[in-house]
Amino acid sequence: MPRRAHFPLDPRARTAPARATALSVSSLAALVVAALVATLALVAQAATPAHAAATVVLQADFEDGLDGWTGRGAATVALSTQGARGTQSLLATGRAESWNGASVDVTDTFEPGVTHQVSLWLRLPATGSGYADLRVSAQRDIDGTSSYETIATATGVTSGSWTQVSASYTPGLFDTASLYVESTSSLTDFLVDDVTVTTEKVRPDLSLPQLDETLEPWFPFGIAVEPADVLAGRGELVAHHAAQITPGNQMKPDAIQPTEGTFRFGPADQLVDFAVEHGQRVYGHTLVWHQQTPDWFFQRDGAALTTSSADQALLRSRLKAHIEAIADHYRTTYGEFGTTGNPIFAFDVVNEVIDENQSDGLRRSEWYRILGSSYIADAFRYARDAFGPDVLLFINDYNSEYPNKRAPYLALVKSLLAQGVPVDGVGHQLHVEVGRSLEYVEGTISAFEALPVTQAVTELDVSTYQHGGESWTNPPADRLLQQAYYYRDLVAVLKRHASSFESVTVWGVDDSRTWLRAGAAPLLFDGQLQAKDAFWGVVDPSRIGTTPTATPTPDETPTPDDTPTPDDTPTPDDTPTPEETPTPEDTPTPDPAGACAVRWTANAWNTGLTANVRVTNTGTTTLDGWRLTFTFGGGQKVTQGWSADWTQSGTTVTATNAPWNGRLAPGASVEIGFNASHPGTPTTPTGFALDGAACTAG
Ligand code: 9MR
Repeated sequence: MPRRAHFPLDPRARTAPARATALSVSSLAALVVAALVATLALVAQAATPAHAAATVVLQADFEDGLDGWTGRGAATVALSTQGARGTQSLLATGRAESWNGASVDVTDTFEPGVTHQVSLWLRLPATGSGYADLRVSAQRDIDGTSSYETIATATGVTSGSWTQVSASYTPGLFDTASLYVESTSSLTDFLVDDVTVTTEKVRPDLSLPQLDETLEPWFPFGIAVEPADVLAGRGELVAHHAAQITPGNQMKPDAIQPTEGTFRFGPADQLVDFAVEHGQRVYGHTLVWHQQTPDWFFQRDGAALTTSSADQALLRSRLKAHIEAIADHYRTTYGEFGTTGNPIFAFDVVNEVIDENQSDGLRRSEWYRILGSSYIADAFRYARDAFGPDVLLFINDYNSEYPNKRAPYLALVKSLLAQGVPVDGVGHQLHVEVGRSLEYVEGTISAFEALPVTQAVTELDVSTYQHGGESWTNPPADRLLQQAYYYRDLVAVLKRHASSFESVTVWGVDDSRTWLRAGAAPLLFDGQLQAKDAFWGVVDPSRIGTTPTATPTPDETPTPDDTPTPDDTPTPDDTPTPEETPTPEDTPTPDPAGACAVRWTANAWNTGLTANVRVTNTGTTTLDGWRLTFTFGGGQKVTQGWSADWTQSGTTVTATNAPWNGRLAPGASVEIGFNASHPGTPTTPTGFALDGAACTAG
């Protein structure tokens, strides 16, 4: 039996809560952050906490035989003594294509929905090429369809030494499955040794307050999921906390129509079925996108479509057919939209069509190249015709909080509405990092409130990385606390505008399965499915800091050079380009008697800056509570700060410790920061002093 009734489909039918929660902004900063796809994971994403016992489900050291490993494709495998870690290792040779290699059947080993820690060692034999990027992957076959998933990519594997690959993988459903080693392109021979796969059956705490129930007076709460997220412990968590789900990838064009006229709804329907079973709504994502859209859409007989009217007509007809096929499938399978059996209440019609750097504010995609801007209005019209009036039609984009993205977004929606295009809702993805300006977020919400549309937070996550230079296995404890306060403050903003919101969705279940790079830890639950402080930031901020965390002490790692930066990463263009840390020219003359040292770093753009200040207690006594002061001239104004209480009087800025970082032992440091406006020329503050004692630079 479904546990919940569906929410009313018309957002305007829901009333706003009588009492809005006051905005309490203590944290903020606009800064960067490249959102990175985590394909490379030489370090496991989720640390294994002491409390969970890992079970070894697969082990192969090749000392007594091949342990069930076979050649994949044209490759053959054999035992080899070349540089083995013990006496023997596995050698794969005869690879004719990059996907050829060494494989083991894991049909009876892997468990759908359970996170597996995969560890193995790779090396090239002396006969191999100089170096190669080797990939550890899984193949799942279900109902005659195969999917291939990268578990980790080891870059630059050589014959000189062994490289350990260690990463987590959570399989979805399968009839049969295999684990294999291939390469990204090289056809080199390679060696494999000491393969271990362990699992931990993590379970969520179902006695926690439900996120959806807690937020229900304001807006429905949703979670974006992959098929593996609705199984085992994660499935229990999603059923407990979510009033709605968004398929993370399974409704995208490449998933649904990989080749023209061949539709594949299985993985998406697994998610829709889960929603039906648990009385949840489904927010569809996405009918049109410039990514994850197969090339065939934009080709005729293998050649790129031109702007001829025949080619334009072909692409328009493909757009219409794609949208109609999806609507037909869901109407046929679950009943008419808007009726009890059909949980789909909204769909992203177009995703990420804005490019604030273009004169008309529109992304230069293949859609745009061939059809100009008309495809956007056409997609909405086709979608209204196909889905009918009971599915809310959304436009969706990232970084919509930044004023220079907000402007073209707003202009496009206004223009579509003026032409009578059926746009019902505006989505704000909110892929942000700790400190991203909440003033901007609220400014964007308010701007769209002037239009006759509903809004949704569609893809919320809050990375603990504030810029690309940060990298860790687990975030520092104070950054996780900042994240909790950021979630608290963001939710307070959203609650103030509750009547404008159709829903608020987080992009993922837990930190071990985020699209962001390892260590970002952007979600409400940790890899063990335990509530983080971030969860309490949303549910009950008075409990922030009371959660025992499974996260061990951070272990600072150097910025990996090998972390791939995807070309398609949404990089906010109005985000300041991180500059090298300026050497403060006007830092006060160091006072040898100073009890503190201050390291100042800032990223500035035309009218603003984000500063980070590291304060070290260089004295000999522990400080219980501290106050940093400095002079910040030249018309510069602190607009928001984090990890301290910030005030400014004239040119004097005072930062007083936050409740959690007041204790500063000798030699200990605290990192605080703020956003500021400047009239054109940012200057470095002078006269840093801690509790009145001048600080040195450092
Ligand atoms: O979460 C999705 C990830 O698994 C995919 O690899 C990625 C591919 O482009 O897309 C991610 O989802 C994106 C969403 O569809 C649109 N907004 C940005 C999201 C994060 O990249």
